[in-house]
Amino acid sequence: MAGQTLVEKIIGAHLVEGEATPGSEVQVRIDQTLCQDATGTMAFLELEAMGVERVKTELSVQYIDHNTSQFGPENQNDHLYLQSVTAAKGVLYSRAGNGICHQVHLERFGVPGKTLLGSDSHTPTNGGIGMLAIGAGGLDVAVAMAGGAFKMTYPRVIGVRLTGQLGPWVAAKDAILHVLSILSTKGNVGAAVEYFGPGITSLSVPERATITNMGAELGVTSSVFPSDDTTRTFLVAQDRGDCWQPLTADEDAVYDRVIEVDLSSLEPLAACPSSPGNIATVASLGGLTVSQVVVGSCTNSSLKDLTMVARVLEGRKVHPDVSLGIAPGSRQVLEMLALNGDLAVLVKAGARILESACGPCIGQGFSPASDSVSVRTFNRNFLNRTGTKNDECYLVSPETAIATALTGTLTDPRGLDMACPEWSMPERFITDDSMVVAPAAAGNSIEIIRKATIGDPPHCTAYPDVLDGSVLLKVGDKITTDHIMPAGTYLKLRSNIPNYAQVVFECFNEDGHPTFAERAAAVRDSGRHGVVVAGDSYGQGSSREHAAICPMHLGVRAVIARSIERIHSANLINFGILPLLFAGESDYAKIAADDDIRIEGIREQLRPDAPVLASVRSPDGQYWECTFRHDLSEADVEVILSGGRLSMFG
Ligand code: MIC
Ligand code: SF4
Repeated sequence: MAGQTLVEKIIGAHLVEGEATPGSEVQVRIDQTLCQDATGTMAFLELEAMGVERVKTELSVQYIDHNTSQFGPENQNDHLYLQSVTAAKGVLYSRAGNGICHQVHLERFGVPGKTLLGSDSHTPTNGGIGMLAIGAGGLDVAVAMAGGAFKMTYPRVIGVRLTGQLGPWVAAKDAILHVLSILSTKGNVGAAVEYFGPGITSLSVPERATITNMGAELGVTSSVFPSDDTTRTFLVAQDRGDCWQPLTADEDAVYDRVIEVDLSSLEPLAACPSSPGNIATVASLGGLTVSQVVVGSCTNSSLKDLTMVARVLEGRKVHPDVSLGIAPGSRQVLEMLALNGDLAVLVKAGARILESACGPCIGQGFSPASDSVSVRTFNRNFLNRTGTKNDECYLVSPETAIATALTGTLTDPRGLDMACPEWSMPERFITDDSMVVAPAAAGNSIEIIRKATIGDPPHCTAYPDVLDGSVLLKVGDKITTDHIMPAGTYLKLRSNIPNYAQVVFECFNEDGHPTFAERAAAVRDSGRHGVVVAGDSYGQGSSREHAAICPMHLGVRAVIARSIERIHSANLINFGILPLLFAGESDYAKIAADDDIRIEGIREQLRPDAPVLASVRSPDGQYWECTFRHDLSEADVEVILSGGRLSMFG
């Protein structure tokens, strides 16, 4: 028998049901879960609706890191709800100010070889210490907290064989941007990425975590590094050496495909507007005038990243035309910078210190000026995500970001007039978990605080036997969840579906015309069903299940696309929206907004691997029949027909 990859080994040790063959549906036991506040309120409303008294995982943590700007009462109302409901249900609560979920989890809770399911697409960050860490919708995480297995497609494993080592001023971010330039942001659904080879030993845990973090942008299920001596040293320094175990693929492991990356040959790269897959060398973009630089996000806000930034800024000043923001990834990072004096170095150089939270990464302030360039160390630069319309956002390493902050133009850091700073990990990090609140003991009665802005759990009705659909919107390729459900200033509506639903597809609304929400509600109220038509990779990006729940609330019952991304497809199923795929290219081209689509005998038609026949009528009277396909399992079909997964509880 051929050797196994690390991904196969971890899944094998957690397999509850199904066959270990790429493409087949399996159920996997989940050891740990994480939620963040922007998805957590819904996850806990759902957990409550499921009637769960106490979570059954080894460890579940709720973080407050997204909604921390607190304009109006909504954010803190969410925090109070989450703090009380987690106390009642047996979940740790990481308070606002303690840091970004993925960074804190890596520091304080992740365990090599365990499974982690998180209601955030960058959950694979913890693959940097050899966890199988997967992002999912809040309802899937709620089910895992309740002790249920996680249903997933057994992945094909893409091996990335690393050789050499990163040169001076070249960073882990450049390595993952290079991988993105090879694999792109589409077509990787159903795959996992595993890093191996001699180049691994030169990469520290924070560097590995940067790489696994941005695996989310590839659209893969997870990304994982082996657990080796570097992992052990990191965990020992976090005072958690006892949870370490060595983990690696077998020497003769068979990968679906192997990509060779010679780290020594890489150079500084940037993801250009407005996709993380739009890669160019920084040198080729040189000279671009930049008005804002931000260092932070779950991709690049570790102590290593910020120490490097401090070394470069030491004794220098930020360019007068650049606004530099720095958001340390966790309270641990911030406290250590404060104690070793580097915080003073950053402040003296002219940096603006932001809270240890997602902040600008999810449009919570720091929006750049109109028609200006923002350079960020983040993982996503989807159009308008910064909060500025038609923004121009470049994603780079902290090295490139800080060189740029000094010069005012996008700068290859290799041109800086100084030696590249070296970093060595501290022997001990400051490990103070006092901002993580332990839950109340089981059996204690806790009052769950539910202020007026906290809405009800989502409610969906059984699927009709005839889809009497109207195409509300036709969009192209790579429509992200930010297009579907904008975040930014609307993030505070996350715990209230009727209010948040008003901005579904807001970016496609036109002045003087009814909004998507108004048109959808009119179709729904006339007793018909809304349909959305899309191209490839529909639903890229975030795990936010609101991108399914809010359209569902407005009466959308089908999405027909050329392809749909993994997490979003699962969210559609969970909330009773039928994800259909075009069987032929011509139908996608032919169907237009305002066409009527009718699918009869849905119950009969939705059989595994069977085509779905529909009739289409356009407003000018043209009529034709077309065939869709789907990749739903019997269990998925049952969920959709019953009106979503929540309706199957109680
Ligand atoms: C993001 O980076 O888009 C987010 C905000 O972290 C999302 C989660 C959300 O929308 O709340 C994600 O990546 O899943
Ligand atoms: Fe937060 Fe940005 Fe990371 Fe999402 S990508 S978890 S918004 S820091």
